[in-house]
Amino acid sequence: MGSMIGTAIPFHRNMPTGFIPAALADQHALTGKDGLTLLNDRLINAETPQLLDDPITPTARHFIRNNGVPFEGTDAQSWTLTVDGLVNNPMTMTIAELQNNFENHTLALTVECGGKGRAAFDPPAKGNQWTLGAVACSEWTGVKLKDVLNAAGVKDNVVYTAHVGADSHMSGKPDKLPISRGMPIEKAMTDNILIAWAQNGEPIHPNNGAPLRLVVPGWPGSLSHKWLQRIYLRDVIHDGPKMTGTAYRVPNRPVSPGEKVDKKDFVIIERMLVKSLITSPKTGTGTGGQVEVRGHAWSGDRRVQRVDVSHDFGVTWQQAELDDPVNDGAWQNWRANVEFPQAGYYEVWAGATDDAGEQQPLQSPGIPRATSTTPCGALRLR
Ligand SMILES: Nc1nc2c(c(=O)[nH]1)N[C@H]1C(S)=C(S)[C@@H](COP(=O)(O)O)O[C@H]1N2
Ligand SMILES: [Mo]
Repeated sequence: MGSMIGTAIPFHRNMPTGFIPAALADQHALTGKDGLTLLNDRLINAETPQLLDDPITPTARHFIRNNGVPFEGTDAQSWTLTVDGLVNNPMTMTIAELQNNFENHTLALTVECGGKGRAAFDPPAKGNQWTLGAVACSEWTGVKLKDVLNAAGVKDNVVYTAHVGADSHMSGKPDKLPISRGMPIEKAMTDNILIAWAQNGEPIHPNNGAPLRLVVPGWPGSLSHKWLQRIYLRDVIHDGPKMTGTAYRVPNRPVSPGEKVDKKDFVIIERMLVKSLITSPKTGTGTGGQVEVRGHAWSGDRRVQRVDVSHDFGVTWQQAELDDPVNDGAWQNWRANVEFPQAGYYEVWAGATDDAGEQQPLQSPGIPRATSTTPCGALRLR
């Protein structure tokens, strides 16, 4: 590694197994990625800045969110997935067996990190300062989780899944998992969750979980377990790393920004809320006149019913043309022709409403309106 960095690493013995020095992380992990912004180069967390215009996100633009040291080496031939715990027939299968024994499906599925947009919080929140780029909708090929669980035979007393992957904890301790999350069995049995071996028709990108991962749309991205090795079923709510305390949890009631909330008043995040994103034109570009503004919208487990766009600071709103999702669990693309009367500074705001009537808020509580560019996916045009 020293030779790759170009100098000696005096304390190289202290580096945990699999640890990638920050100086190398960038080039190493982001091979095959296009223009991602690195937020944290120790664990490799990188988001997609204003490059999400494609209806289906190319692998090169799919963000990366790692809670531990990523698994190295794909080894798709010998990889196995074990399904056990409270099942009638515990199973261990190779990827080829998954492919041959279950119906294969290709679905476009939205993966959104629970921390997306956090950079706009005031007071600041701990963790990676994600702006708007920790979301993607790639096409995934795999088998349905529910088909595999049905084959394993879910026992009557099961309430929750638990997921285990091959990445390692930052401490280097082999028996410590960086993350192990799970979901209610009812959610696990829904129709659009995949155990996937391909992303956009090719093997999964190493940092997106090759050779096998879960893809769970609509709920926090942390359920989409990468480098997936084991799913076990439990008769209690799973309590693995990042399931407890405040990890991937929110207060059980609206609170004011920065308010101290008792740990016991936190609940596990389930469906992600309604959102839209403006993906074209990019901030700071545009010529005035008629401009097609476009983007995506999604609402965990629901359909988005309408997207409205404003270019006059919310005084008037124009309804955008909105596509159906290509399949359940995919984001919906939208576009609107907006007339900019003259050259100058504009902010374009978009707001989505889902089929349950839930509206994307115009601003997050506590964020002053003038800087509230995040919740509405606002865009500045010059
Ligand atoms: N094994 C494993 N799976 C994981 C993670 C992880 O750190 N380890 N991060 C999760 C989180 S928090 C998110 S948002 C998604 C991100 O998927 P991506 O890195 O492919 O974009 O992966 C999830 N799956
Ligand atoms: Mo995440």
